[in-house]
Amino acid sequence: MLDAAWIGASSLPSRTLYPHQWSWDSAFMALGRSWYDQSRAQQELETLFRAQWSNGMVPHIVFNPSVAEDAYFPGPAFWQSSTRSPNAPRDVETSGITQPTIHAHAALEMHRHALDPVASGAFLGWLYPRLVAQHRYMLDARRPAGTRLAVMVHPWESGLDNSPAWDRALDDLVIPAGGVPPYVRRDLAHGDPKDRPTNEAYDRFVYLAARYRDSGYDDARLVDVAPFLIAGPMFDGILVLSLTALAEIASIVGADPTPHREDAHEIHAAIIDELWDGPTGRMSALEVTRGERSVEDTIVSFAPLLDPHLSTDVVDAIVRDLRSASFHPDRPDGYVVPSFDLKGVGFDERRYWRGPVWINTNWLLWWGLRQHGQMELAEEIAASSLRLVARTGFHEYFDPFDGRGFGTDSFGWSAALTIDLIERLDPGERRRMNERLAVLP
Ligand code: 2M8
Repeated sequence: MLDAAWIGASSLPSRTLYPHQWSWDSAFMALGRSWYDQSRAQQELETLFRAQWSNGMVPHIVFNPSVAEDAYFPGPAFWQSSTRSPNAPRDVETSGITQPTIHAHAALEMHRHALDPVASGAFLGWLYPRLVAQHRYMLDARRPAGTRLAVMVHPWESGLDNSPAWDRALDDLVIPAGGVPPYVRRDLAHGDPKDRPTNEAYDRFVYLAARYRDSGYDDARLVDVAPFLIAGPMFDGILVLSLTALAEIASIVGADPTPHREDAHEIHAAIIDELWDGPTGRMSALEVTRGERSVEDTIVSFAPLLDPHLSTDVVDAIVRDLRSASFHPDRPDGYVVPSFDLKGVGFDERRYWRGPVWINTNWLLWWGLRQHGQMELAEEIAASSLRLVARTGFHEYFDPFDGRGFGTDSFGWSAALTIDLIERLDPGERRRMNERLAVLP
């Protein structure tokens, strides 16, 4: 499947629904592919970082010039990167927003199992200054005055675009007349409307993107031009993970790891101070302009498990929530981890990020749990992921109750992260996993 998704220098998340290169998809796909094709895995990241902006931003989409404009919305004619921003590359069109910084972690892990360590070391040497620029962008441009955490300017930047975690901020938007330029949704040509965001949600997405674009993607004016400024437990949790990986990469390439460790520590401390709510024992997203925390319990609240320095108390509280009936379907053959509280108002087992299980969020939580020694729960998540793809295929997302697949099929990161997960199982886990898979209905 990954080979079929390869288009010469990068991969497509899906040939139909997502016909360009996406930032965090590329990191996940490179990591999975690296177990059998180091060279293409490196090339995937290289292509992405060749489209990096001069201010360090890694765009969330790199457009394929041979794909027609009407194959995906919003395409290059909407973002107009090369003419709207002095920072955007001139030789390739990209979107004007970013996505979670999982790349340093992926690159470090790829290096750890590289069959050709010399080529891998040379690649890390090439990538390191680009990763440094990416993280400087997050820490400088994305921490407007008074903000200790990196903020997103758009739900698409979270990667969990339609999550109820952003509902409050989106509901409060006041969209002026004419604020939403005319547009045609292209996703509905390939996806069932029941699985995709509503038209109302799309209007808000388009409004926010157009407003930021019309400012010339000017981060110096973020507070004025971006009415959606959110620090998220997953966005910032991944930032701690990637800064920690960056410190290790620095040591490998002969640079100084100390500044990256200090940055990781700063974001770690800010997550605890600003996103952690002791009384409820939960992490929540923070709308930074109004200082309001989201009250919806979504899968993003578990992602600080990716922070290696999280205290045992906080890890235990997160694990309690993950084990609760809110995130465990009440039937023995159900699947974890739903993307939204099963009892939450508006939970929807098939709609994009509002309930279904996704392989990438499962993989992130599995990684975080293992890092904190929570092996039993990690194994349950791994088993759910493998049962899902074994039973129904590499769909984009899955029903937590009966495992039905939704969204696009032949979805890149579902395949790639399955490879990574299987490769990392120890012999005991492998045996137990095979036993569970042998009794699949
Ligand atoms: C989804 O997002 C795109 C917009 O970026 C879309 O719905 O059109 C998200 O699931 C995102 O996390 C993912 O990177 C992208 C491509 O798989 O699709």
